[in-house]
Amino acid sequence: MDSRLILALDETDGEKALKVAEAVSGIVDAIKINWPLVLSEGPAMITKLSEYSDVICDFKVADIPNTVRLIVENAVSRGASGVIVHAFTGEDSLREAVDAAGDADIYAVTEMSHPGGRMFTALHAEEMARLGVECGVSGFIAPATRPERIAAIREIIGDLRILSPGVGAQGGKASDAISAGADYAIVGRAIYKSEDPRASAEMFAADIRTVI
Ligand code: BMP
Repeated sequence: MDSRLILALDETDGEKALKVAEAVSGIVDAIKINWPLVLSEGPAMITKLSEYSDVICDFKVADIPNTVRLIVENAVSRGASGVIVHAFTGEDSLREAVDAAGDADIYAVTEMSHPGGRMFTALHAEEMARLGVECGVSGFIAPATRPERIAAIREIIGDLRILSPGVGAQGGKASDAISAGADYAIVGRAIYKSEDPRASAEMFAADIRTVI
């Protein structure tokens, strides 16, 4: 399967979350989970969801190297295939994340997709992308709300992966993000809050197919 679509499962009701995961399995390439679901249902959700799909833990880890290691190791041992970290913490923390992940993937945030992402992250996005390449991350998070910024990050990172949130509820379009150089579009509310999450995921996958 290579739909190039990732579900952001920020549903906080565990039962509903598992239903959505089951409904979209076979359509999405991975499920990204974030604090809302882990805080409401516990970290066992990482392991449960890994039965349906690859699980990326979007913990946006931003800490000193030792704490980064503890978080990344814990997530990976529970079944995460990838962990998202912030890059602004600098080289030592980023290198520690990559080392702690072992065979799992570390994704570094560059420029964030929301309007506030322009205030600080955008000013250092290219530098953070360069640092991520040097530290050996597997890929980057770049905004579907500003496809031209995806293209700028792509110029720097060569063949490394770009995962792009901001599709649907935040106004971005999956096919625009992919055309600009993203490998995967990340979609949350527009899928898990829809009446028919499977149909909605199929719609995003079809949009992506128009440009690949
Ligand atoms: P939604 O499609 O419902 O807007 O969800 C987007 C998901 O991607 C959320 O989990 C959010 O935390 C995450 N995200 C984002 O929206 N912008 C970023 O720059 C980085 C993210 O991880």
